[in-house]
Amino acid sequence: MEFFNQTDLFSTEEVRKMVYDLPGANVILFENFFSIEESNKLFNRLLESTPWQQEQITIHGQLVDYPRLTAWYGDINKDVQYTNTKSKIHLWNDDLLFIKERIEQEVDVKFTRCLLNYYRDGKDSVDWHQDYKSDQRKNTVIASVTFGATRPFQLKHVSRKDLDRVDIPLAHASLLVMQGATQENWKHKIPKTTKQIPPRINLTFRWIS
Ligand SMILES: O=C(O)CCC(=O)C(=O)O
Repeated sequence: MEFFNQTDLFSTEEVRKMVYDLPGANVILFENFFSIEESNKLFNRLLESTPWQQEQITIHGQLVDYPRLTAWYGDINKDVQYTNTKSKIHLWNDDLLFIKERIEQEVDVKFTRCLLNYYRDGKDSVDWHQDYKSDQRKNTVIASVTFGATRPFQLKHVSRKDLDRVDIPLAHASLLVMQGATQENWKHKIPKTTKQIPPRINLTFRWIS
């Protein structure tokens, strides 16, 4: 799938860094972190090669599908059960190592895990949540890469009602870095939309021992 044609390349190819000034958070967006050509190729390859899984959770005694498909990768091969569904952490492949190493040139962390989320259309989403376990959220890092459709990434403070919600559009080829106490103080979400939109793949690189 081509998200941009050649004429768009001239206007979109420059890396643009934006720092979000949020209390108790450290959030930086890099637009065009990857080239459009790389991003088109990676989108297609990840879509085809990833062993996408339909995870489920129990709500009021009923098994319910997550509104997205997922896959875990990392530097160990093992079975995990984060939800009702047994899943596997697959060993890094060449495309993921390429993406991880590019991010590690910008962010001084050796990432150990990556969660891939596949949002098939506007009905797919992820609800308000914080990443990492509650006792680990004071100092964490998440590097979030987007290929495909632009979706708004919403952030809201966990307790301060005086602070407005922040919407960050995550576009094709972008990298969002959340560091420090961001996960402790802010929740995030990708809302559903009724608009007809193309699919999106998001990768969140994490450090988990
Ligand atoms: O798709 C996104 O941009 C966010 C994904 C996310 O929140 C997560 O994987 O925890």
